[in-house]
Amino acid sequence: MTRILASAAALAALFAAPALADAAMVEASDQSVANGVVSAEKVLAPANGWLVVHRTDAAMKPGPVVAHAPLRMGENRDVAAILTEAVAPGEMLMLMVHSEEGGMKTGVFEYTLGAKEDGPIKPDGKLVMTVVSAQ
Ligand SMILES: [Cu+2]
Repeated sequence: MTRILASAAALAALFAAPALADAAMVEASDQSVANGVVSAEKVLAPANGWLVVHRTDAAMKPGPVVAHAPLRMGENRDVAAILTEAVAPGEMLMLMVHSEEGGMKTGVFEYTLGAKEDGPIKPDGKLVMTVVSAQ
């Protein structure tokens, strides 16, 4: 019985994953980060993973990581990523969905810029991200 349930769940995950990946998104607004937290109103993730906050600028390239927060597969509301470095008003931040794959430990954020561990997801070859300004 347990075995049947487990394989049914695995099958469901297989079929659900592509649709979830297509729907992956980050919804966030310009915000004050004076409380030391970067917030996203809503994140849809195709699998358990991470919301990663990169520094960026007008060139819109992802820079150093300044915050991250865990995501569950599916819908996440009011995600709060605690800043590990100060961010000044006017700076631009890129909030990006990363996976929990390729690293050595599940539940431990192992990404560093450019690494494969816990790297960004790319459904259809595109990053899933949005850019906001710190106010
Ligand atoms: Cu990223």
